[in-house]
Amino acid sequence: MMMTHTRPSIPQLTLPRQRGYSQDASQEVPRDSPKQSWTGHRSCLRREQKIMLTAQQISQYRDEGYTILHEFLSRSAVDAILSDIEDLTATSTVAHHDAGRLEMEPNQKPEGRKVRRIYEPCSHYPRFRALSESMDLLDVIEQLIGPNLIFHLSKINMKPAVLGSVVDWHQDLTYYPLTNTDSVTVLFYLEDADASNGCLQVIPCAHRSVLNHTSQGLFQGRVTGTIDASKSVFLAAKAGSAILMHCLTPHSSAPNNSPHPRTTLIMSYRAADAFPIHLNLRTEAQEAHARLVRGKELTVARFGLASFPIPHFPRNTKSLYELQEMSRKEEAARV
Ligand SMILES: O=C(O)CCC(=O)C(=O)O
Repeated sequence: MMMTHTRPSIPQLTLPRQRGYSQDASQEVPRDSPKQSWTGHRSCLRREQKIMLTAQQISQYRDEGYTILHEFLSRSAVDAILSDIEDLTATSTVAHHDAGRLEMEPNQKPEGRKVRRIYEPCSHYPRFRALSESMDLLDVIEQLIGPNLIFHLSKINMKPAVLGSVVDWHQDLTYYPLTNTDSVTVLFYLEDADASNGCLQVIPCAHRSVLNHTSQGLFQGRVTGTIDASKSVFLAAKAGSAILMHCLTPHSSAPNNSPHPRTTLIMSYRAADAFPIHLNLRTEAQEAHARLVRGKELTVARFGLASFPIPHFPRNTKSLYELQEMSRKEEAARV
């Protein structure tokens, strides 16, 4: 007799109703506990042993726009996250999937199962939310952008083996302009990543200016101006490593043609005095995920750059991949 194994489905969270930023998730998600150690650096009970970035890491972030925390997550934390991702994607096919929660890789048959992105895991699923609020991670982020922190978005980019999609050069802040640039993207590798399976590439020291992401006045989701890709560096690192990236650091990743998947969990934080400066359907929907995760809510916006381009999205797509792909096609058709 054939046995069918049904995986237990992982619990889901509902988004908090917005009244200011949600501050207390304790009803929904266990905070760090002795059972939930993310980093393996120390027991979460021993709070006196705060993880400190080195002076070199802090100056690399400030001067070059990124730094890497090698193997920040323990192997067991990575395995638990990967197992949740397997559960979340187990029944999805191109023909049947919840398009509100995830996006499939194109170029597959209707029964194809390769997922390209899971939307907002830290809003919907407890383990991801707990990681987004973990003391170890917030301690690190605080050292870069200060004590009052708002978490504001998350995604899982799967880049599956053989058909993982490209991500074109872009600067994150151009998608969601804020009053200042104190916003950090944290990208966790959940598998070992290098140039062969599409690890992240960045252009160091290019985070002080905003590059053109428009064509004919419309936002393209990718750099349309000149970018000196010869200056880019591949950020190869082991599973569990975290890349901390300034919100204006130009970055991209190549398609994954290798037999090895390259899954990343991406979260973004901002200082509590960095407020969204543009309202459209996209930024409004995004703000539903914003919540205070450390310190206090602030009521005075701090302004950084004197001006900032407002993204006029040309299409009603929430997919970075689709936006960039259509933009590439239109550019090719123009030449
Ligand atoms: O997954 C990657 O390689 C980069 C993803 C990225 O930059 C994004 O989703 O904004």
